[in-house]
Amino acid sequence: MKKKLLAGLLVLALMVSCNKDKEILDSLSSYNLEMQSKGYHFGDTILLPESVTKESESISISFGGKETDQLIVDPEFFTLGDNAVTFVIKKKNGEVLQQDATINVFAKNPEAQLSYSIIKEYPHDTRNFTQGFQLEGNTIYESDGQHGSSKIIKYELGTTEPKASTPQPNDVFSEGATIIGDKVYQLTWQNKKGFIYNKADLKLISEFPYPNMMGEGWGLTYDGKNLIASDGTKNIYFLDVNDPSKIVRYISVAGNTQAYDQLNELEYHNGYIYANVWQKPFILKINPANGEVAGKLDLSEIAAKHTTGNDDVLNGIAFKGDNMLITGKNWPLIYEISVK
Ligand SMILES: [Ca+2]
Repeated sequence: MKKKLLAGLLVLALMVSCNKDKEILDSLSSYNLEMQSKGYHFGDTILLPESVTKESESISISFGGKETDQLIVDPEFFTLGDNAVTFVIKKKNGEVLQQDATINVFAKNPEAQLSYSIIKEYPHDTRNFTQGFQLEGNTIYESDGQHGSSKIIKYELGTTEPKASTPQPNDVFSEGATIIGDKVYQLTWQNKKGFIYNKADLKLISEFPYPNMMGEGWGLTYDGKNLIASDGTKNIYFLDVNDPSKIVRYISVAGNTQAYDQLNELEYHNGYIYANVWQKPFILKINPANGEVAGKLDLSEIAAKHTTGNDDVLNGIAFKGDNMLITGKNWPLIYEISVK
């Protein structure tokens, strides 16, 4: 009889404890979901609900490789944009509860809404699956993707006939490209390597491996000091020109009320990095110092004329003086626009 009573009490205690755990986890989850849309800024305190804190001996946030028990959005642990974390709650009775969450960190300053006017239109070969796009003088250097038809080409703005063209092997899917001096650097999507060409005739000179941190190759540009690459995440990497397999530093990108990822074609101009966002009809103007989105250029009106599916999307940013040249994958036109 005594044994039965004891067992019954244990079950009851376990049920109470389970209900309590569920309460803690539910309340943590609804708090985090609410904060996911509101977002934090660096320096903010993560004010967990009392129903979570009162039952806890300690609470820490795990980032996979590192962990902190400071519930503060510290740039030592968090990056701009979304952060995948796990809350680890050690209860007063010694039990440990865990829950995954996304913590969004937004830019301090609101982004400017940029406007534009169309100055001129130029032809663009609709066979070109544009992944890298840059102008030097009056010559467009374009990297075109897709397995089986990837290539690097150059042609005069106003024409579509390449003056030089180098195809890639069938297993290569070309991505972003940029000019440094008398060379052209080009990324590949998933081949984990880039190519270096002689700018004059686009003859292949050499290859380079990616840094481990870069999962894929997407966009590429140059700020006069470092190669700047995107890999389809929220990150932009500054690579050593002399050894592009080395990351000098990287930034994560976010706006004032929104996180962004899938950053694609890039162009550095006048102190800012401009980035296409994959399958989105806008271009972000990014502060290279901290990853904050300083401006957003809405090109949905132009994109709507050419985008019919998932592939023929806006992806091509170059500069002609201070005017921007934009195009898209398989678009028939290049637009010269003045941006304000
Ligand atoms: Ca570009």
